[in-house]
Amino acid sequence: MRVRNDSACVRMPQPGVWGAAYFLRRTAGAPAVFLLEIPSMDQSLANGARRATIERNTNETRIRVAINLDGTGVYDVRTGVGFLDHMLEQLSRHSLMDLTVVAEGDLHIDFHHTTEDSGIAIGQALNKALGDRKGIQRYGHSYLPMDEALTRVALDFSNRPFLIWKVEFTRDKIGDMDTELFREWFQAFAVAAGVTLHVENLYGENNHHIVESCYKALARAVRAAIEIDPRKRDAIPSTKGTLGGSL
Ligand SMILES: [Mn+2]
Repeated sequence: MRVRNDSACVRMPQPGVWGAAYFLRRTAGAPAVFLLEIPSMDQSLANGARRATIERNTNETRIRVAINLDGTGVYDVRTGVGFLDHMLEQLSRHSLMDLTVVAEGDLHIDFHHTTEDSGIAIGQALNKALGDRKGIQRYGHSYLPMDEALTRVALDFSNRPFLIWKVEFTRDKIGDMDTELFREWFQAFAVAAGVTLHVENLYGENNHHIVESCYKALARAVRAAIEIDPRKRDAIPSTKGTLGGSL
């Protein structure tokens, strides 16, 4: 493990949750960058830890994600899109997954690539951390109210990606973010995480409440589904005998 000796380094609030010292560095006006090699997933799995990291670089975005499924909802999210950060922080806090997301995207074009690719990278990290999905509850659902809005999420960590999205907005934007991008995020997440995901906003007026209830409902449903079932700790929750990898 390599730690750069740099006084500008900022220690994560709870470095222990990553199983290793873990540092970020901020440079003036630039997104944080990782300076430390992260323990390999093989190493983490060998320790029985449900953690993973993803580094995903394209010509459109550069994204680092670190996830700990058995965390306490500690997050460090910096995508450059304020409202998206607000949503991903909800996902962490209410799922109790510790989540770091650092993204540098082509925001000068629009927020599309950064939104979609953050969904891919977080989904990939979750999928990786779940490994063979042994012992998980597999299913989760949540009815989540936020003032006048109510959203239902039901999901299955089936490794058969599918999205049902019944959410309508009456505004084109929330903050600087196009509301049509939320479906893109959920679609990307469902495919990358290998989850059958049904999201329905049953009613609501305020567009901020509507989408925030979607992310919070997702978080609560994920929390339930990835919980280890103490009665079936060593079993794959499928009569097929497999949920991980390609089916
Ligand atoms: Mn809010």
